[in-house]
Amino acid sequence: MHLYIAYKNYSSWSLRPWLAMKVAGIDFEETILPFYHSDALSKFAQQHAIPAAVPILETQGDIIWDSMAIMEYLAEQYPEAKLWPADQSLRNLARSTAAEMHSSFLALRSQFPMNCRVTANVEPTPESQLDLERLAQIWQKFTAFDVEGRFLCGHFTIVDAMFAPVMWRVKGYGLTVSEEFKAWSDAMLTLPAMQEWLAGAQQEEWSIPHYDQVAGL
Ligand SMILES: N[C@@H](CCC(=O)N[C@@H](CS)C(=O)NCC(=O)O)C(=O)O
Repeated sequence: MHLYIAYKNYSSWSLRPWLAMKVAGIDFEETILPFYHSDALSKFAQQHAIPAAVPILETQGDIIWDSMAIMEYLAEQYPEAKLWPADQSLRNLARSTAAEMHSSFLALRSQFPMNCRVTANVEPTPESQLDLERLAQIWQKFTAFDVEGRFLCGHFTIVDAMFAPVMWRVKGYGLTVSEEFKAWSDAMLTLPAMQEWLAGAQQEEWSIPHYDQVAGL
């Protein structure tokens, strides 16, 4: 199984399935396609007639693109990893909010590109502030389930992977969501896989100036 990703520092969509696979203990090879610095991703996409975007998973002779499609495949193939929670209502909430992350939060995502290396204080726009308030509301919904464990569904699931880049955004740009969100962020940071991703981001020599400028670099 081969996962194609991009810059560990900046590629939020890459982080999601990469983290899910690491936490689930799924063995895979990875290749970084730095699309601002090389045409390898566009060539790969042309060859397979898929969008020139990462993440892409190559498995059992198939190509799967888009983070949600990859993570649904993983949940199906590795049931023992429990990548969705067993409880139906909790799974409904986890699926809905993972899908909401995939399709929404446009203001937050565009104002604050994921940039794991930065530590800054940037004021959110009113639109981004609404997204932060929506996050707090989502965290309250999970808290209401009162499950044991530090992740949204107790143990780590796809919904944690889906929100992992939001954790870097909130942390990196000095944003505030809620106490519940902070506790979850602390748990996410203790994952060896998150630390491995961060170390990878810190070692990368590529930089993307228009993203770094957001943090005043
Ligand atoms: N909806 C896609 C989004 C994928 C995406 O936009 N990936 C970005 C990197 S984070 C990309 O590959 N961009 C290529 C480019 O801008 O040329 C998913 O969930 O995988």
